Amino acid sequence: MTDRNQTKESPEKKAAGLYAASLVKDGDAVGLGTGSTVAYTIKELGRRVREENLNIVGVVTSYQSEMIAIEAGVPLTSLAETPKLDIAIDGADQFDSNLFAIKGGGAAHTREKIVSMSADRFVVVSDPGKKSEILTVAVPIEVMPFGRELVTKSLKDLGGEPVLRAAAKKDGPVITDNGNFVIDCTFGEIKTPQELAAKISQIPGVVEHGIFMNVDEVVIGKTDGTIEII
Ligand code: ABF
Repeated sequence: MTDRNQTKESPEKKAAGLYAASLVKDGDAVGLGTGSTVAYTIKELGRRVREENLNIVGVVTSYQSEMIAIEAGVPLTSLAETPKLDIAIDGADQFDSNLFAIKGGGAAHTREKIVSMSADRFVVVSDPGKKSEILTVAVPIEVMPFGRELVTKSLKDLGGEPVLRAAAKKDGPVITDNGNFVIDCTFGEIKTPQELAAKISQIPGVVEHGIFMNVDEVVIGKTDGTIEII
């Protein structure tokens, strides 16, 4: 997966991430998303475990989250052991006022979708720049390498502009934690996300697309440390 480790402090992301951590209750099983915003949540949960004796277990969505959680001291489990989660917290690339979201900028959206769909409550943490009237960013699509050509052609037939995601700082494609490729596909304005999601899911070779339709709330952090919830 791509390196999306937190490199510099972001007050907006921090405000959203810390607030989301406060939603976690003693005894909860928590889905831990991927990305720089939820990294604040994971670290804060580690602090609460250490300093407040918060009793939780986490299920990670990527090796990146796993490393952050282990370093922070968040006890981890798996969906095999804990198939039902109380809450999942994760970032997004873009979301609209209907709470449709596009995720997968970190190439972890397949596990993120499985984990978030396993939770009673799915909270997205974001900075203000990701809110949009209509979804427009490229949709990340995890693809089996064997199906790459067919998926690419089928996405073009749907009116998309697919691009195989290249690995940062080296030749070759990004490889996900599941051993697959990621195709980023631009569709312009996505007016009916559910319809597009259904069409992409039907293409053989598609493992999972990054259109999420199960977001319960979005916590938007502001530079002054306050938050807005939609
Ligand atoms: C993951 O990380 C993604 O699905 C989303 O693409 C991204 C959000 O990144 P960040 O919080 O770093 O802006 O959750």
